[in-house]
Amino acid sequence: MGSPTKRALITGVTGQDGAYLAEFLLDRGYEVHGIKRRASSFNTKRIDHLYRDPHDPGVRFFLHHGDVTDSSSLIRIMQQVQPDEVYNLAAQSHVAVSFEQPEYTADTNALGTLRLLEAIRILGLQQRTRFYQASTSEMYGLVQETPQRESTPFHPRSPYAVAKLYAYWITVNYRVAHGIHASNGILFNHESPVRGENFVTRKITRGLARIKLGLQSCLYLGNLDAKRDWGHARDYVVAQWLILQQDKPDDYVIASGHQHSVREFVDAVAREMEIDLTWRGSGLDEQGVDGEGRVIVAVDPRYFRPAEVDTLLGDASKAKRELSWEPKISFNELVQEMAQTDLHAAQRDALITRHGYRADDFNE
Ligand code: NDP
Ligand code: GDR
Repeated sequence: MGSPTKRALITGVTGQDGAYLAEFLLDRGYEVHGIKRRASSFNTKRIDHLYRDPHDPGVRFFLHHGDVTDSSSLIRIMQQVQPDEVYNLAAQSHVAVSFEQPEYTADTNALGTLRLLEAIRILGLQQRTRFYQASTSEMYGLVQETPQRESTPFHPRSPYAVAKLYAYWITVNYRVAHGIHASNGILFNHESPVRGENFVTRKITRGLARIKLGLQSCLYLGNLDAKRDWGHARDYVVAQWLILQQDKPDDYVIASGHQHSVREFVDAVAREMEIDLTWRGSGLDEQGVDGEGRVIVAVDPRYFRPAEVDTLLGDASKAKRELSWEPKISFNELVQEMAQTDLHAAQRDALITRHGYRADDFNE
């Protein structure tokens, strides 16, 4: 007889990582349960390709309505699913938005984690259920050492990062105090073609693609000098899974070990899309112009943050040593995949527009 099917529960299954992780676990034979929020319009675009009618035989992917700000829904779903593994990916994940909605961000990102851990405890699942917390390089904030590793002191710079720091420590605390197999992945930025449109990489690939196809004239960005360690989400969900396969729970930095500025990301995308882009001016007056001297990239202070994280660079040598994890997709491959996907989408939108329709009519 084969080993029994493992059951995973993913919060944030409709997000970028949730979609890649669900697909990865289904490919490994898991039964996958995801928690999605009720919304007034469809929010399952990233996972629609995984969904099957629950009446079909052999279905292994199930969605449940719930919210990490709502304990009763979490306890109900956890009791029903009895998961072997819980991946807590749900979050208000936009750093700039967290300055505008600090309380909601804390409720979701900090207390949401506590509610899930408490659900495991209340239901007596400590021995059965392993817990993964989506921790973040944003916790390093004002960096105290470079590159950042597991021992680097934290110095969060946003309500998002402060809330995530609570989640990090409550995960460690439930491991120590209650014996739960609970681990943190401290993940550095990871992107993909399904990255939210208002994170900087996707904003750039989408914006430049639309400029190239004549659908938009200028891309407005904030701090072009910010430096990030960017990887591909497809690689990073493998690390999330590996962390829960270890005999002992622990905390791991997951990063590419390479760093680029936002300006360099713009340059790489322009090269990939064969857009002739040169920079002129500096500071607020800095502009990216095309071969005909038209301004196609400009700085808008609206996108500056009240406190910025200037530079992040991770050292994932512990993950390499203990998990045998290494990223497979390079920065250039990431840029290429994102750029080509958004070029394709812009070509489709341009075609639709040329024929007198609104592209939005076809986007859902
Ligand atoms: P996304 O923003 O793409 O996805 C977030 C998910 O959380 C969505 O499914 C969203 O639902 C859901 N969600 C938000 N609020 C709630 C709530 N109150 N209750 C239930 N679900 C909720 O993020 P990513 O996939 O990029 O990131 C996954 C996790 O990893 C997040 O916790 C993020 O903070 C963290 N992280 C991400 C990194 C990255 O570079 N991507 C790096 C380090 C950490 P909906 O679709 O309805 O909005
Ligand atoms: P980040 O990602 O804040 O690192 O958080 P984001 O892509 O939003 O910003 C990266 C850097 O780019 C600068 N920037 C801009 N950012 C956005 N969003 N829009 C702009 O127009 C713009 N111009 C410049 C930012 O100031 C910043 O320095 C992401 C999220 O996924 C978090 O959930 C996760 O925890 C961290 O990565 C690791």
